[in-house]
Amino acid sequence: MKVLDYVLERVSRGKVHMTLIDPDKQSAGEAAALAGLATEAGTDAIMVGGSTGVTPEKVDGTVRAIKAASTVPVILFPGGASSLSRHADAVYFMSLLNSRSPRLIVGEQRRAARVIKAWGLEPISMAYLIVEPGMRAGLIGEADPIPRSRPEEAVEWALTAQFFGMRLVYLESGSGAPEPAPLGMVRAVKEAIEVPLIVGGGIRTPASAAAVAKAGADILVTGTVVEETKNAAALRDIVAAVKR
Ligand code: 1GP
Repeated sequence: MKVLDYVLERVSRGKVHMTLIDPDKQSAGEAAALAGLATEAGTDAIMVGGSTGVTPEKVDGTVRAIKAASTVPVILFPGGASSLSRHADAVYFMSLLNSRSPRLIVGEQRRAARVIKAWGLEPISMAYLIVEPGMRAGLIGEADPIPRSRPEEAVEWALTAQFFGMRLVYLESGSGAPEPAPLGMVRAVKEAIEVPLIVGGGIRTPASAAAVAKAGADILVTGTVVEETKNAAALRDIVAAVKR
């Protein structure tokens, strides 16, 4: 089964949770332990990626270790063409639509395309939209973040993505953001588009996860919470809140 079909099938049945692991933040062995915790907590997929310090060797080592420790799909979440591994199950073929840099909208993607084809990695077309504050992803991505007070701007970007044929739309407040995207923005985007909506950045508690899911996010991503607590129970509570 293709990873996109697996994701769409899970979305058709309820809310989905994905765990982000940044290969630059721990050793491959520690990443595998986090992935094991996350799988045990009920996460639906592991995303591997980060904004800085990611080398092909680190991604490869991390993906291989995670594959050995977890049974859910491993999807690359690359910051650029050098953040790929042939051992992953799929790659988010993502465009940072609200970047000021053509390199991040389409240039890194062009550099990666032949390798993805040669390795037989499944590309999953996704629009990556940075919402204030954006954190490091916003800075490195040279983004003009969507202002928190302008849900209509998020709707315009999300519809643009859908009309281009992208299969997923990701509202990203940035890893470690104090709060996720505003609930009104999540609601407005969800009402406007037909493709699944991913929300990530700043989700740290079961209450916030439940609110984002209720507002309309189909897929919720958390990273920091499992990295910081290394606690399966904390993540299990968040996954349970997402799926309730
Ligand atoms: C970042 O959306 C993800 O790309 C996860 O963010 O680390 O804040 O959970 P957190």
